[in-house]
Amino acid sequence: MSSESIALGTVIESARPIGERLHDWVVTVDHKKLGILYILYALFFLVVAGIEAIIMRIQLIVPHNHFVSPQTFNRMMTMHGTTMIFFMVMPILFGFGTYLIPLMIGARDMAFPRLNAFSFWMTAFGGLLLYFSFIGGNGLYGAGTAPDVGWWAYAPLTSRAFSVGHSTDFWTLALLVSGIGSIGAGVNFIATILCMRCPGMTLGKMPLLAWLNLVVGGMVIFCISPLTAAQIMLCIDRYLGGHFFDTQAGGSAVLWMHFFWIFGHPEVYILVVPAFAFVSEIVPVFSRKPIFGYPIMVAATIAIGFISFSVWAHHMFTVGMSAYGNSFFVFTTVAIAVPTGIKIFNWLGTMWGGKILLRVPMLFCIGFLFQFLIAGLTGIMLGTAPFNWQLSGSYFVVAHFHYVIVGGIVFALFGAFYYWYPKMSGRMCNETLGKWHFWLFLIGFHLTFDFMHIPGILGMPRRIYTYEPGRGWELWNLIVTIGAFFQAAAILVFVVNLLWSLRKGEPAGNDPWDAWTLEWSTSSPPPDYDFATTPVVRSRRPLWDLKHPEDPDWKYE
Ligand code: HEM
Ligand SMILES: [Cu+2]
Repeated sequence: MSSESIALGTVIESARPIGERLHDWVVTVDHKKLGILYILYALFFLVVAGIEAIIMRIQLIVPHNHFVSPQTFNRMMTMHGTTMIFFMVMPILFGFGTYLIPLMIGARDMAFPRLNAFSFWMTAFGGLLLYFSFIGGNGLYGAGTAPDVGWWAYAPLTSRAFSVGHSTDFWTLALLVSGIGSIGAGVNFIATILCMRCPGMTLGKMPLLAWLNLVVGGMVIFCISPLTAAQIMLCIDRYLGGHFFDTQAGGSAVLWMHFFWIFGHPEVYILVVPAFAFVSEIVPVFSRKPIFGYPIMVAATIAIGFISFSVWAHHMFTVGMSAYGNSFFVFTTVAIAVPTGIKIFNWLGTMWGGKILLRVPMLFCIGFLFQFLIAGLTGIMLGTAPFNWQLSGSYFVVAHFHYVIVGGIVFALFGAFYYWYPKMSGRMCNETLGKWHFWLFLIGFHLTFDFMHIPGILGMPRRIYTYEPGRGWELWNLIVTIGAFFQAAAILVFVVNLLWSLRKGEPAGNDPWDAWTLEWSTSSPPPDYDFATTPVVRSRRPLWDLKHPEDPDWKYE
């Protein structure tokens, strides 16, 4: 599609009354529009939860600070963690999956377009309900009655005795509502990937992004359900006189932890596996080599999908489980490092001997590779019970999971943005601004989360709103907070780049990266119907075959 037709399309589109255009987006069942709605929604909450993180870091920049009250800090911490996980990373990954899967498997839409719309709006309402808590309820301690029990909402903190207002109810109901949306998205991913592939695209020929989202779809269905069940039990405890989590009345506070983490650990893989998918699609294109070990990558993903449901109590090494219990969860935790390690090996194998193009998407993927490896190593350390007993509940743990989430997932996400933005918008992102974003974020990330490990090792607990001077934590907290501001500046550059490029970016054309998967065979942005004729594929790189008929891949597969 030429720049003229993009411009013409935009002119025709912009000639229509704004109300009509808004209506289109509100009632749409088109996977591309819904994908973009998920992504925009999540970007909004990235900024909101980022501001909550900055507020916490300003409070902790020096000992004995009074920037916010202890109550407000608890609310910032709870809202930051809950928002980032449920209303930023999950929707943004669902957004990319919803946008890309039909295009990459040669389908015209998801299997259930209306369920797709329903899933998005349930997620959206869940987030709105959570943030309504800031203005709803009794507003006893400022910030309304936003949840303040941490993103784990451990019992008995969530009981009526300790959580008098409605803060916990906003947390529970918001996640119950968005959970329905997530399960709907999971069902749609599975049905679309198994039933909507174009002729010739057997399971062994589909892009890795489709395989990894198939596994994610299954994990979502199995891990959101226990959380939903536990939240319903919590509502019964709080309003119908139940005692599920009430240790005084025959219930068990540890029972909540088991429910939460049988959800919580697979949840972090639901967040990281789509990031693996982004890296598995981007690294080959910018190494000019097909992915190394496709079948092993698929097998490793399936293994991660299963093993991730057997490690949950490594979050509970300090609750007093038996030595057998601890040893079992140490074993499974170390075991999950094997398929993850295989993936890192295969990405390096793909780059090995390749012609590496250091464009912005690839820079973010290289950042991902390096940081995810480090995050994995501190994960193995924390997965070893005796080490965990020393550092559980400390800032070392906060540094570890941010290393995984920000250093891994968010870096891969930014790579995905720069890689697929041309397909979604029809224009290239500005490369110079992209490189500023990358370097500012890289420096900010390492200042924040490398140095966050040190006060953790020196005994600084997590979730404290202030601390005593003279414990050797001051310098590190100062550096950590400066790093957080670097990250904020980087995100600002990123948002400016997205908005500027939308109007002024270079027209992208169909296939700006000379890539090999089907989404690049359509125009940018793709037409409403995606494909004029249903594609027929014969290998894992259908566009390579089209562009290199003299040496097609199907000869070797
Ligand atoms: C981008 C920069 C980020 C900064 C500077 C940051 C900073 C923080 C800080 C200061 C805390 C509180 C730690 C404590 O006092 O215990 C925290 C907690 C947390 N953060 Fe972040 N964060 C960032 C990004 C993220 C992202 C992207 C996610 C997830 C997708 C995330 C998830 C969490 C979670 C789950 C908690 C735990 C909350 C709790 O203890 O209940 N953060 N973060
Ligand atoms: Cu875990």
